[in-house]
Amino acid sequence: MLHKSVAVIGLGYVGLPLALLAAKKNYHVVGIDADARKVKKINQKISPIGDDSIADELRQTDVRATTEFADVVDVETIIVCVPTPVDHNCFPDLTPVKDACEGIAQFLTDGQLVIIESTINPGVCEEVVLPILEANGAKCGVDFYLAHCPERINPGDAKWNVSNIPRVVGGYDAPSLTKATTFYQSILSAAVKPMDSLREAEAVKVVENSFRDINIAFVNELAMSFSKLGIDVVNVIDGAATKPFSFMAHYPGAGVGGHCIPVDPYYLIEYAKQNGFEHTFLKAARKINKAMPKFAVDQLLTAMDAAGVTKPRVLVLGLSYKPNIGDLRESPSLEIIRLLRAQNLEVVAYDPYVEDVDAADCEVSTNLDEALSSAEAVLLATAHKEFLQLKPGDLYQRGVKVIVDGRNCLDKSSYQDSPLVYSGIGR
Ligand code: SAJ
Repeated sequence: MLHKSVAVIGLGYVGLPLALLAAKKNYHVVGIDADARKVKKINQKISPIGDDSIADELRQTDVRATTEFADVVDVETIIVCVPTPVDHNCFPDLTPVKDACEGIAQFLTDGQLVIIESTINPGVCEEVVLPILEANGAKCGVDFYLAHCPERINPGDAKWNVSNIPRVVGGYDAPSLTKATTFYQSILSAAVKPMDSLREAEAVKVVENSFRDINIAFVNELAMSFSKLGIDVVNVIDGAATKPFSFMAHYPGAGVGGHCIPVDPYYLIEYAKQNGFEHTFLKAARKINKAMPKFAVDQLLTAMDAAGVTKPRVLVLGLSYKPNIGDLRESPSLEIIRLLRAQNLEVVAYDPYVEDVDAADCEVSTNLDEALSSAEAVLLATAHKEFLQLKPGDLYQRGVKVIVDGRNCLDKSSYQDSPLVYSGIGR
């Protein structure tokens, strides 16, 4: 066994920062990824993810990348950081986790610790991961160890990063828990909380992200209600947030995207259903949040009628699911574009952060000025900092007549005082 050695399986938003952190903490690190292009880039010290800090660290740190699982042989700690998406029916897809475990199982050697960081529902370690790792005769707790430490990466967050976010850890048995807890304590500058079981650790992540999804659904439902009542829901939330306890502000918007919040609740919903419980509340929250792109589009169509817009063309500002990064995963913008095109409207999109625009399924402009001059109706779908600077004159002087502020991120009063027809989400 190579002392202080780590293998990270999956070199994306979660795995690459973790690999770099372990290397910085003087671990011998090998990264394994199925994408040969990504592996090549990493070995050329070019970051495959749009994060400047990662690019800098990659240049300064020694992490070797490969597509070969054979490289896990004799590595002390193997950490699985592959995606756990849902399919088009919102059903959990554990294929990447299964593939990673099958790759590891071929080369598992005595005494290795396998840690799953991917977000999974309770039961996956015991019912899916273990059978694969033990398929060749190895026995967990005897020949190898197993733990779960759910990832908590927050893309684009300047304050919280892989080294300072507290973590929870669950183990197959006491030695597994101790080994995993000790590993994370050796690389993190944050607390590591041992849980009583694998299941508890698995449940923590789906619970924390379901918490966020239901709270967003709460304010999204308020937004739809208050838009009928002539109440500005954002002002009301800000008012409620003056209460120094027992209230946590979330804000309505044109939809909930990303690879976490709109996905993780389905892992709990499905597993509970398989075990005889229907999560009516979680499902209701998902239904509300999935309806927000249509709510935003309906707002736009109403505003276009009110403003007498005749040009059948809409500019969608923002493709990414969250501000100031270029990530299209489960982005509400993609549903907004689909809904607009279903109304036989031409759609042009502009996003300064997204490079892979093929997924946008519409015309994409690389020039904001030209984009604004080409449509009379605008739907702001992502609160990129570049859009926050837009003044009403920047729009109406280019012929724009209508704007729906899908993230309530513009200065409402200045827009309402302008010739533009402005509406927000719940304001
Ligand atoms: N959103 C709203 N209203 C809100 C907050 C978010 O509509 O009040 C929307 C965003 O526009 C976006 C989606 O929800 O489309 C997700 O936004 P997010 O800020 O939750 O961003 P994520 O998906 O990167 O979530 C990550 C998660 N981190 C992990 O899973 C490790 C989540 O747990 C964090 O709470 C979140 O970052 C965060 O707090 O920023």
